[in-house]
Amino acid sequence: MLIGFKLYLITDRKLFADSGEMFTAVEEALKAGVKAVQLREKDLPTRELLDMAYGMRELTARYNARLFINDRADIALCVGADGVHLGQSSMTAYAVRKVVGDKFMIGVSTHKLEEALTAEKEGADFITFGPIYPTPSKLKYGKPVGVESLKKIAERVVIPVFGIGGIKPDNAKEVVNAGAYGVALISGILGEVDITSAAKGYLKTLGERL
Ligand code: TZP
Repeated sequence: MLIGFKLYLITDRKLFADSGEMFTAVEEALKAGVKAVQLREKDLPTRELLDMAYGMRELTARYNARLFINDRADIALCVGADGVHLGQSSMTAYAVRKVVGDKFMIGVSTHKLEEALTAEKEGADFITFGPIYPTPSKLKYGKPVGVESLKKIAERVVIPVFGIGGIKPDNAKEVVNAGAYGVALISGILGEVDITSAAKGYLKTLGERL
């Protein structure tokens, strides 16, 4: 399947004073040409996450962008998202694929080769692999895996691999040169004062049409 995006924007409302500000920032990124957003607000109670997911669906649809919901295939299906993004303790890609059609996309977070191969075998459409570089919250995301291991993963899996973790304008090219199909990031866009130029910079590096 052609997934149709190389820049994968992930949310973190804690970077903002409130979720309204986060929606404004995401809209700025969408205006700049971002075509895929993952709503990743892991600590929100179900009802609040559902409300936010409806809002994000409405927003991304206006810009013809794909929406993924982190971990929660049920919420993704309820709000008509394009897919779910599964972690290593989420439901398996296999379990989700059994009950969704081929059009519903499944992304999986991976940190080592074995996880990448399993995700592919179980029917994932793409994976993220990382953290490639040190991230603001190193403890939360684990030790950086580096570009050399990204290279090995990209050689072994057929589905698109997105490098994630500490991706910034000065290293995005290195990630692509290591064989990544695209990049996934939070602070590299949402932590920037000028979201438009940050997003456009990555899209250019990735050779996406602006
Ligand atoms: N998974 C691995 S690293 C990471 C996630 C969700 C965080 C990425 O954040 P940033 O700000 O792009 O480094």
